[in-house]
Amino acid sequence: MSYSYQVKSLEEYNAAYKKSVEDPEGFWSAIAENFLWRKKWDKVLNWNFTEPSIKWFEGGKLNITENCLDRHLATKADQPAIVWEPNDPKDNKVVLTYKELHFKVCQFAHVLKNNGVKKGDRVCIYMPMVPELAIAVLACARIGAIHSVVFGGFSAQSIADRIQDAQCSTVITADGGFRGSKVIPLKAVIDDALISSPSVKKVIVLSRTHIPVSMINGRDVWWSEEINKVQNADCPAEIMDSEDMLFILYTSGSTGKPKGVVHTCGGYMVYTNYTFVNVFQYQPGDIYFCTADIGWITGHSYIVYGPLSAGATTLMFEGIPTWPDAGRFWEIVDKYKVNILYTAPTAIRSLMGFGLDFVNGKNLSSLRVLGTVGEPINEEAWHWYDDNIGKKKCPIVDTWWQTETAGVLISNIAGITPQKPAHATLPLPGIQPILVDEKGDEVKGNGVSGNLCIKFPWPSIIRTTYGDHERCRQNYFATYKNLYFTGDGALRDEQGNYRITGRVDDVLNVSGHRIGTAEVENAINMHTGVVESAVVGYPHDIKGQGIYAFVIFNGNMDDKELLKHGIVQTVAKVIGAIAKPDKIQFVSGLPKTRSGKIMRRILRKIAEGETSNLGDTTTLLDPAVVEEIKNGRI
Ligand code: 7RM
Repeated sequence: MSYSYQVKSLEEYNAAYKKSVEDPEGFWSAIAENFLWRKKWDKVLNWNFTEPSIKWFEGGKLNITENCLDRHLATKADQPAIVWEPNDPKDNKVVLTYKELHFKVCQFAHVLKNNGVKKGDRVCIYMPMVPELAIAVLACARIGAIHSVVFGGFSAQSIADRIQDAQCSTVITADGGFRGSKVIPLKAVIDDALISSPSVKKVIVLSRTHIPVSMINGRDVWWSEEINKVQNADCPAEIMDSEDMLFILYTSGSTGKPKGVVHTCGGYMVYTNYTFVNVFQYQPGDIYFCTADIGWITGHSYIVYGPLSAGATTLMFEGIPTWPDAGRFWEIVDKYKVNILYTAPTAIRSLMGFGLDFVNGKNLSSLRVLGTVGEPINEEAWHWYDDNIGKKKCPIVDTWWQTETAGVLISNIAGITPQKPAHATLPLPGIQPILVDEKGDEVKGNGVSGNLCIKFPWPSIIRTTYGDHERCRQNYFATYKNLYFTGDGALRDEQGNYRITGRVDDVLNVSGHRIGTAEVENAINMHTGVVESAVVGYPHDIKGQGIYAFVIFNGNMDDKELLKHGIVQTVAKVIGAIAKPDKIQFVSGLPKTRSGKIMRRILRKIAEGETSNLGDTTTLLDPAVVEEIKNGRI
């Protein structure tokens, strides 16, 4: 099987792009024809960006798991669908063929049904990177339940917020998870989260680490025992409307708590498949390795749904890049003869720091395509990746996209369209980017910069934020009329290539993880004695951005280090370890305007190490506080 819609040359890319702009409905319906629909759509696209209301393949009926599993059984039953590399390289790998994965998904779908899960119910999944995580996700989709995967690094409080927001009836978790040399007590964290989450009636627990857990009678059941109760694993797929919800995934914004980004069945399937097949130029038989966690959108779209809908072999890795040593990724590439490797700039920068001893001696000759995602890649990291991993023979796709876009929007196409270090380059077919200035006027021509927006919907664009459509409108569609606003700034070079420069709102990107400054501030403010805080990002060699917190504290400050430690622990408890501040500076006041707004611009400059040119400070209520903050900079 090859893919008729895979562009094979620059000319084909240009032709596809042109067609996608001139006749979007014709373009996308031709691609959608390649999938298994129980009923064809009545209308390809119905949209407005004012409400917003966006519907793709309306009236179409399908189940995404029939496209990811059943339809491959005729030709690929014995081909590996998922290859799993455990945390400990001494443990055995697991290979699940399409036939086996199909069986296990259907079997676990019965477990969900037996535990009262019905179409439309929300199911929270909090699991380590084991095959059962992919099985749980697909089993939800099989029966039309809406999954809400929460990354295993989030705290009990963060899980509780997400469970409550989505009113989940069920949680799927594991006793614990292995991460390098550590064991993470997942079930214990869920137990804490459930104290304040009365909507949850059932918890299904996979045994992974065999650490002791408490099982609540009537609520908690073991995965394996429930599987043993399933007599007949046949499980016809629930037939879904194209616009029925497939999943919710929470992501940070500039204000308030994380919002539940909603994606729907038909458009999400078509777009993740199309971009997977095209961007990476996947060829039948390729071994594809995406190092992300399924707790993030990259894992949803490019470990599970994109690759499986394309009948690919997707490699899942349970561990971390630096354990047992910093050669782990390269060892995996060597062991499985990986052809396509997709990872994050932060991982590249971190591994770069360990030196070439961990790369040399590994056979990386199977690699054909490399990719990056999650944050801007600096030229140094790009060249290190190109020279030492790709040996200058592999195209590097710099894929720009977001939780809200569900799939790659701007990227070069491996070996087909030109690459340029640190540039995501050109929009994929179907994507119409536009740069606008502060007033919302289009910035035309090349060699310009602006705020990045998209002016036409693509099949997997965000449909709503769960339970709060107004928030979706406000966040993405209200800033600029009739445009989807990405929150990113970008440059467009003389050739029309885009270079994404980073967020223009109060969202940080720490090691490729999105974190809202407001979220971190709220967490810090929960620490006893904290009066007020302001959080900004600063350039960090490995993480991309580090978290710098300015804190006003009222109380005993004799042991500042102990106090900082306590604040860091509070943030870890409230949000999770990924949001821990890197630097905390105690201040007596914050630079505020007369109307009481914190001037983050000034704090950002100080955190970046810029102390001379702070811009206009005349509107400050108390300019003296700036001097104090400058002098106390860490
Ligand atoms: C896939 C993902 C989205 C934010 C986005 C950007 C940044 C992602 C790139 C990038 C520069 C890239 N989803 N970002 N990819 N910046 N070049 N190739 O990361 O929702 O978690 O984050 O990440 O700021 O808005 S996400």
